[in-house]
Amino acid sequence: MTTTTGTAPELDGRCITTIRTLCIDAIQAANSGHPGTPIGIAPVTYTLWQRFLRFDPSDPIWPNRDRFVLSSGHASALLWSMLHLTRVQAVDPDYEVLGQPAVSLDDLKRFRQLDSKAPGHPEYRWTSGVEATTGPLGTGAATSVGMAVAGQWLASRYNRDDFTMFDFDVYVQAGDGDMMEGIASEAASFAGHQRLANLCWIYDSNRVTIEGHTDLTFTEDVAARFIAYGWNVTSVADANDLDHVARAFHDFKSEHERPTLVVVHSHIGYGTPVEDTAQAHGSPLGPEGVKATKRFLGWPEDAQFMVPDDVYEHFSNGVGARGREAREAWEAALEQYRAADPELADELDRIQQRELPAGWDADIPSFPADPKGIASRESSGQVLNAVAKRVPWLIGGAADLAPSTKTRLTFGGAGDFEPDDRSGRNFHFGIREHASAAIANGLALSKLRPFWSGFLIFSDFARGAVRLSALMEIPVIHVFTHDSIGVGEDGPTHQPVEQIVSLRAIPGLLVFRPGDANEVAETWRYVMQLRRDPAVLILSRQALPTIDRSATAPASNVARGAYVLMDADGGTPDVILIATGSEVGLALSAREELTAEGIGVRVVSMPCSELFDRQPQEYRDEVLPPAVKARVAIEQASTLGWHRYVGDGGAIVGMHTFGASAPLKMLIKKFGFTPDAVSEIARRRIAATARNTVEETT
Ligand SMILES: Cc1ncc(C[n+]2csc(CCOP(=O)(O)OP(=O)(O)O)c2C)c(N)n1
Ligand SMILES: [Mg+2]
Repeated sequence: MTTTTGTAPELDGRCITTIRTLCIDAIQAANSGHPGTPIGIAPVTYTLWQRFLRFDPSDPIWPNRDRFVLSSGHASALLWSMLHLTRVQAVDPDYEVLGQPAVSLDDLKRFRQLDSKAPGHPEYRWTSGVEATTGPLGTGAATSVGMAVAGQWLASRYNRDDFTMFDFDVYVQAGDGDMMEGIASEAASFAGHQRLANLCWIYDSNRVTIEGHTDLTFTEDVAARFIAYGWNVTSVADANDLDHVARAFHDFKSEHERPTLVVVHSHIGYGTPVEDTAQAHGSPLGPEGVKATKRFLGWPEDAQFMVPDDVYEHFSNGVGARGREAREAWEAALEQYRAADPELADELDRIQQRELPAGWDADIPSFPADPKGIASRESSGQVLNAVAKRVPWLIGGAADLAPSTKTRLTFGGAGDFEPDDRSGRNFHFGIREHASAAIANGLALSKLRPFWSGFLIFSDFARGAVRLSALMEIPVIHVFTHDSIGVGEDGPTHQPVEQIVSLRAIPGLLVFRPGDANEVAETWRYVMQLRRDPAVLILSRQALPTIDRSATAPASNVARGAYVLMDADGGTPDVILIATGSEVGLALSAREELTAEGIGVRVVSMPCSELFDRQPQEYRDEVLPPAVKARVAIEQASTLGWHRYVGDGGAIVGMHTFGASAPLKMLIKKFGFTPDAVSEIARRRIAATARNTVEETT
């Protein structure tokens, strides 16, 4: 294997200075950005990439590559410089290598400008070679734990005595801010417990953040904390000491039981006039500062974006050659593997393309009509198990709530993912919602199909990572149960009100609230086929009647987001009731009551408003004919957002306050979710729209 250990120190120095000055120049050109950390930590990034990282710039999505996650996303200039200097190739959304650079010198010159491949923070999918979108501190580090888990799980399923298909390592570069954020602590605790020895976090301890020295606010012993988490902890006294840096990585490579934290003592803005101060964090150095720094670094002070010829070549002979060799060896092994075990090889192909196995949905149950019904968390658990049995890489768990959220895989062989058994498909994430979602993101970035679950009320705790799943366009399945005042006695601390609308506010996130067991089944069928969109499933704790589908439209209409579940007798509705989840059954009961009075009632089930919004106008008008102004939306949640479906002539039966602690029957009365209350509002809307008046109700 080609190695570059022992390269001429001056060439190492030239490469490091090139990285530093590219960052300086890009930030100065943009007049915006964060120079301090890229300058301070560049020797560490350089050493990692050039001497250790198994990453092939000519194929940056090769499945067994080592991952590098820049959790200090504000230091993005560093990543753009590395991607440029190592000549990482661009890959399109269909995973084809394009034959053009991921980040050109021109992109660097247009750092932070519209359409540049070098944006303000690393963005997955936008720039090839970015393993995860980072910027929200702590979150990249937490996401890396999911990648390390994926590495272990893939190794367990696909490695054979003769074949090591997966043995990649996951490296993270993180700063003081990452170490302060709770999500990183949650994830580090999980990683320590799980003994993820393929995980290495590099903590750039420059002791400076935005407001000043960390003495202001962060004086704990981070190393001791990580030792207590069960990590291997090592340190580097001087980021500029390449031998010492390399020794730390050797230390990581020879540790087989624990994840490793490398605490690197560095100087933010090393060699700049603002070294070791908060000014180095987030302001361009200014023309004089740039010159002074280049003089200090022994660089021509007027040179801009200068890359000496031998620098590209050096990277090409280092990380480039090592990565290509490793990738080619892996591909050759895959061909032999394919011959030895075509079925497993086929799985690997499908995983990489985000495709499902043939017959994956063959066991999805269909639920017979049942007025007593079944909780949607319960039917979801059944459907999930039916699907998971046929999709081996559908894996996930709960934030200590599996008995409540029903997401446990219970079939034979599903097992628990543990240090002693990496083949398990059930994860005990512990009471760590934010990390659970970030770990799920890391699993999805590794192309596995993850789900995780918790109570809807605590989706707030996970929101940052849920948002990133949408921003990254990765198909994570977030399962939230106990969806409303339906929770009953636990009271307002556990009764979501504003959570559904706040999830619907996240662009690109598909939020499903299925109305009965068959809608749950169809939701899973739809969601499993998503390759880019993350989805949220919002499920009930209490039983929901299973609708008699012989008298209503089929549940497969879930795929359209909303549909006419049951039309008015005679076909012309006087009023439309629109409902989701547990309120679909309520709408049907109100319909019955009103129909008996000769009122024409259409019930629309709207399990996913985002999907409905994507339908052609024609279909939307069919479901909600513009001429029918009397409309009532019913959802046990904040009313925000419903006006766009009910319009001026409509009313919304929803929650305007927090809930209360009481048996559900009492709450339903108190908050007006009874057939009588809904019918009364419907009657009033019919009368009001007939008079052509607009009156505020509920
Ligand atoms: C969750 C989150 N909160 C706040 C910020 C804003 N922010 C960006 S960088 C930064 C300071 C980070 O300090 P450190 O990690 O030490 O980076 P350094 O100053 O050393 O570059 C803050 C508060 C953020 N990006 N993410
Ligand atoms: Mg810092």
